[in-house]
Amino acid sequence: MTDIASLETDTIAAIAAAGDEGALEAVRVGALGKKGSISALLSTLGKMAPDERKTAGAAVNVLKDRVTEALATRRATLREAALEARLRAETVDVTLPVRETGIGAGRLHPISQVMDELTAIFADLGFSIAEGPDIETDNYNFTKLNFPPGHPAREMHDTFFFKPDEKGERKLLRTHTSPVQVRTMLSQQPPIRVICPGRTYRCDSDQTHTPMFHQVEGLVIDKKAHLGHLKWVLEESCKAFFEVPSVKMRFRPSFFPFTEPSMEVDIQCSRKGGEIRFGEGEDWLEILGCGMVHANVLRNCGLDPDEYQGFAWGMGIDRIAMLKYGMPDLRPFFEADARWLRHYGFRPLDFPTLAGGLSA
Ligand code: 2U9
Repeated sequence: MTDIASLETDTIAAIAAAGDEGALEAVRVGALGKKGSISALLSTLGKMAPDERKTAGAAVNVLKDRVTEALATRRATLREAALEARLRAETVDVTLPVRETGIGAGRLHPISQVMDELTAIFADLGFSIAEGPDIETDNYNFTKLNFPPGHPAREMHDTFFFKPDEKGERKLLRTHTSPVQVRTMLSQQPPIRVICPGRTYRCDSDQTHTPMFHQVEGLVIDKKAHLGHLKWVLEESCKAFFEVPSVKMRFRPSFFPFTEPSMEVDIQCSRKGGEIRFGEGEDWLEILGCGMVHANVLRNCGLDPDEYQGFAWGMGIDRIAMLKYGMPDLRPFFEADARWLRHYGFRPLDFPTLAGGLSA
């Protein structure tokens, strides 16, 4: 009996000392397993005299029941403690902002954003978007646009020319998006209302020029499209683009081979404290060129200037992106620096709309 009492004391102490479920299982096997101490006691009962077996059997069974119960209680306590420790370790702060993944984490380049904004603005004014190839013919890039044979823009040092092909034709990288309007006029009947955003190339590289840059040009051809319409389209689109209720514009005479008359356009701005703001102030900033499409260009594109007339304009996207979004330097536009893009880029799913806000 002394054996049984001390075995109980020892086993119950070992159960209490077990620090985890693994240790507790080892105690169980040591006591109740096939070769365990209590199982060994049970196997001695068979060799006892019936009276002795009765008393000893009852005592061993009581021991077995107490040990089984102590094991169950300790197991429940250890499980609860383990669960609590895990819950403490895996605490989630639901007030933290969600980490962005996939498409939400990417950013649109400001040039793409500005192109999307211009698309939204001009689609609302009834314009279509037209695109064309970056590699053009001399004919579409210069000749049809009324550039005379010796014009300086045709020179090697302004234009990227390819080697002449077997027919002697010399292709080039378009120096403006105007060939897209030429292609539009050759393939569509008026009325025409298009804008042509895209990449353009000039052999020029300094602080404010890159060999590849972006332009958007517009063209309207109809029977009575006139300068009044041009001024209205430019005013409405500038107000929408710079997101201001009004903006003064100044038209100065200029010269382009493809328009006559031609004008350069300044918009009203203020430059207080190094910051440029549009639609207010007394300063002027040149932002685009425009004019009535030259009669020679109409003829070159298959239209009779006595029947049709129209207007066109062009501007640099990189420049208006810098102005609108306060980017001081042009060079990072082309450096693919992810930190710059995280700072100046736009969320791809916030597509600009006139109703929802262009850059909101
Ligand atoms: C056709 C007829 C006329 C497009 C025009 C400009 C004036 C102009 C410059 C602005 C800054 C180019 O990026 S820039 O260097 N563009 O000033 N562009 S009118 O006139 C056209 C085009 C196509 C068939």
